[in-house]
Amino acid sequence: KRLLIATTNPGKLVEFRDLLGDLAVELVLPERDLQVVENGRSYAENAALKAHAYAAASGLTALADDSGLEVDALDGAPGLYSARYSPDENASDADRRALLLANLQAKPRPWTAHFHCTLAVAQPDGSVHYTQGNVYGEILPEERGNNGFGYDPLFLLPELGRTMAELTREEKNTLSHRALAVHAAQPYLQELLRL
Ligand code: ITT
Repeated sequence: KRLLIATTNPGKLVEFRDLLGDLAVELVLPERDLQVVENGRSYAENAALKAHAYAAASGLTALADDSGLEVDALDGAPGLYSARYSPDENASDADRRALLLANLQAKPRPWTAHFHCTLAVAQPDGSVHYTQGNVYGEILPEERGNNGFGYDPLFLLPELGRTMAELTREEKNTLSHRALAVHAAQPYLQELLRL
């Protein structure tokens, strides 16, 4: 059996490889970037757009995630637009973190926030299965840690006293929004592999 990981984000890909490593399935990468336009109105719609496009193109079961950081003081921004938070198309993760801090500057702390992930597993016949995961924490005024990707250096896990970027890969994969969504999808994936 083969499972296509429908992402163009290298940080996500590293995590998916670890999270799905125990499944008796060959993980396959897209042959090319289909440049799916993520114009859905929800994480689920965007995850399904990506998973469907790659499942249809490859004839394989395809797994996609749509995820984001929701900051309470910004009414849930950047949220669905986390990857496109800067108007500059060439902005880096670091640029987006700087913009987030600039937008939070005038807001009282703590800057509570959560990461959300909706995972979609799509079949070439068009059926799709969804799971979700959330992890709660707060945004720090300064970056800490070098691991992970995206907004990880700004996201503090209060119980651990460490940011997501100060966790090892293994640690992040026990508690992240993506890990929780993949965990919730395990029974479905196991069943698929039995067929
Ligand atoms: P694909 O659509 O190709 O998978 P993407 O980066 O465009 O890649 P999304 O549309 O789901 O993916 O955007 C999610 C953004 O949310 C991502 O670019 C990060 O900025 C942020 N994000 C999601 N998960 C994260 C995590 O685990 N740690 C830090 N930031 C994360």
